[in-house]
Amino acid sequence: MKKILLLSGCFAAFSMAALAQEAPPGGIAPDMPDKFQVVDSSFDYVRKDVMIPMRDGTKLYTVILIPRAAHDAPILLTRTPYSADHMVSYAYSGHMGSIMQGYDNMPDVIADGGYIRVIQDVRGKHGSEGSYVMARPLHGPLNGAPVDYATDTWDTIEWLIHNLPQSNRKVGIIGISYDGYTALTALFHPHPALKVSVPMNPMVDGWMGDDWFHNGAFREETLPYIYTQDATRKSMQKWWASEYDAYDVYLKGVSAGMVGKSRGMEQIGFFNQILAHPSYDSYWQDQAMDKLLQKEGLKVPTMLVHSLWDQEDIYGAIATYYALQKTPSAASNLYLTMGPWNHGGEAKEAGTLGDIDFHADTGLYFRKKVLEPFLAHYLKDPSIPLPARVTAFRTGENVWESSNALPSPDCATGCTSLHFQPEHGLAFTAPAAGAGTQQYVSDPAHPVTYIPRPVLTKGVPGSPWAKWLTMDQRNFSARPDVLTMTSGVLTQPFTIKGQPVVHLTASTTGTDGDFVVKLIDVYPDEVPEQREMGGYQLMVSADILRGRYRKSFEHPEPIPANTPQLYKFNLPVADHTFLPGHRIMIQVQSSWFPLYDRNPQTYVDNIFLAPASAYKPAQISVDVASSWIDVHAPTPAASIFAPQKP
Ligand code: PG9
Repeated sequence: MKKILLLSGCFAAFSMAALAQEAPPGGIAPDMPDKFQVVDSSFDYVRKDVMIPMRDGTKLYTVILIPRAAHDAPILLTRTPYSADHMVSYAYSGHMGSIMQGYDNMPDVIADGGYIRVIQDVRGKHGSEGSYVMARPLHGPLNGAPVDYATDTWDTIEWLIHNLPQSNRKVGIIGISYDGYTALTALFHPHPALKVSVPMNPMVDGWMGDDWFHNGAFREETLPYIYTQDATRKSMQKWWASEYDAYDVYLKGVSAGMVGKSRGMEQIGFFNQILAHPSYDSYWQDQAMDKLLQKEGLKVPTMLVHSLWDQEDIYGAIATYYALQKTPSAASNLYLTMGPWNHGGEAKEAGTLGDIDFHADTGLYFRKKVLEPFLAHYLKDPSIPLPARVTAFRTGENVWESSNALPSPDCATGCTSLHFQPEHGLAFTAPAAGAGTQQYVSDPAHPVTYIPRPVLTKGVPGSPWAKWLTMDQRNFSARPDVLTMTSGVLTQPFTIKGQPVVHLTASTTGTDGDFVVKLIDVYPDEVPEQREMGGYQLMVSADILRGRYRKSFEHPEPIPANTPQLYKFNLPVADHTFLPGHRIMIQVQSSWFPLYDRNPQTYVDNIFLAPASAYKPAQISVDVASSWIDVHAPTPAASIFAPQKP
C-alpha cells in the first residue's frame, strides 16, 4: 500500500480509486474505507502506532514520532492516562512540532531537538489493554501483582531500544502531573538505558498536599476528575451538575461522600478507597512517592520541576526534593527548577499568570536555558554544560537565581517570625504577653469560598481555575469570618525563600475545625505602571490544616472545645520579595469551599459520612501573642516599616 501511495500522481489516483469500497449487490457503496491511509510522504516525521507487549502479556498503545532525518537520535518517552492520540493531535500538520503543542509536549525542546518522541497510554486507559488503577501503586503492600508502572516503563524501554534503529539507545522520560508521577515510577529499578527523568509538577502524595487532600482536608472539587477518569477507559463519561455554581452543588450535597454517592461513585474503586481512608494511614503512606524514593535512592539524573502557584500538585516536587536531598548519593543525581507558574505553566508561554506580570516569558527561559541543556547533556553530548542544582525564579523582583540547594523545610535556623499583633497588626517583634485574642465565627452554612461566586469548576467555560492562586484576596479580607493581620508599609525589600512555618494558637467552641492560613503581598494603593494592581492582595503561599490532625496525621483526635491548641504546619515553598511600598498580610479562615469539603466543626468519625445535623457554627479565638509564621529570611531591623500615620 505504502508503495502505491509513493507512485506518481496519476497512477496513485487510479490506485486510490481502486481502494474505495465496492457497493454490495443492490446496495450503496460506503464512503469510508476499511482503513484510511494518510499521505504522509512530505511530513518531516514518520508516525508509528504500535502495541508494545508487557511481561504479563498486556499490550500498551504507543505513538512514536520519528523525525525523518533521525540518526543516532535520543528517545523521549511520556506515559499518560490522558490519551497518546490526543497529545499528538494539536494540529493537522506534516510538521512534528505543530502536532505536539500543549500538555507535556514542548516542541521547542523536543521536536526542534531532534528527539524521537514516544507517548504511551498507561494500562487500562484509551488504546492500551489491561485494567486501570488511579496512580497505580508500585508492587508492594498495595499491589501484589508482579507488574506496575515501573515494570511497564522497563518493558517499554527494552522494546524501544531494540526496535528503533534510528535511536542512540538513550532514553529520557518526561511528563507533567500524572505523567510526572509516571516519570517518578520509572526511577524504581530503572532500565539501564534510562539516562534521565524530568517529573514536572508530579503527583507525589495525594493525602499530604497534592490532588486529593491537603493536610487531611478533602479537595471536593476533584470528584469530577475521579468520576471521568475512572468511570470509563476512554474518559467519555462526563460529570454532571444541575447547578451552574459549584458552591450550590456541594452545599446542597452536604458531604463529599454524599455528593459522590448521589452520582453512583460507589461503582468506582478509588472513590471507595478515599471514603475508607480519610486519615493518613498505610494506604496513603505506602504510596507516597517521596518516602518510597528516599528508600529506593536515585540512580538516574532527575530534574524536578515545581510551580510556585500550582493549583493541583503544589506539594510533590518539593517533598521529593527534600526527601532525596538528605542522602548524598541521591542528591548527586538531583536537580530542581521552580518558577512562577500554575500547573504545567512551564510548558507554555509564561510571561504572566492571571494579573501578575513577570515581564519576560519564564516558560521559554526554563525550556531553553535549563531543560534543553539538561536533556542534551545526558542524552546527546556530556560536554554540554549542566544547569545549576537549583534554578529558581524569585517573584516580586522577577529574577532567576541559581544555587546549590533550597533552605531546609524546618526553619531551625535563618528564619524570621512574622508575629500577630493586637488591632490586626503584623510585625517582626512579638507582642507583649496578654495581647488577647481575635475572634471570628465560622459558619458551615456560609463557608468562605476560594474564588468569588459563581464558582466555576475546572473545565467549565470561564473557570478561573488555572490562575486562582494568584487572584486578588481583597474580597476575602473584607469578610468578618476572615481574620486579617497587616504589617506597616515596607521601606526596604524583604525576601523570603523556603517553606513558611505556621504556628497558630486558637480555640474553638466546636470539637473539630479547619484552619486556612494565607501569606499575602499587599501592593501599594496605587501602582502607576499597572493601575489594576493598586491595593492587590497576592497570595505568595497558603494552605489548609484539618484540625483533627494537629497532633497526628494518622490518628485524628477531637479538639477539646474552648481550649487553645497549637496548629503547626508548613506552607508551600515561596521565593518572593515584598518590595518597598508593599505590606505583608496574613489571613486566617476556617473554610476554603468548595475546593475543600466543609468541616462540620463537630467531631464525627468520618467526615465523608457526616450527617447534615453535624454541621454547626463555631466561634474561633486566635491567641495573638502565641501566633506567628516563620519565614526563611534574615531578621531585618524594626525600622524596615514606615512610621504609621496618626
Ligand atoms: N493533577 C492531575 C492528577 C495527577 C495525578 C493524579 C490525579 C490527577 C493531573 O493534572 O494529571
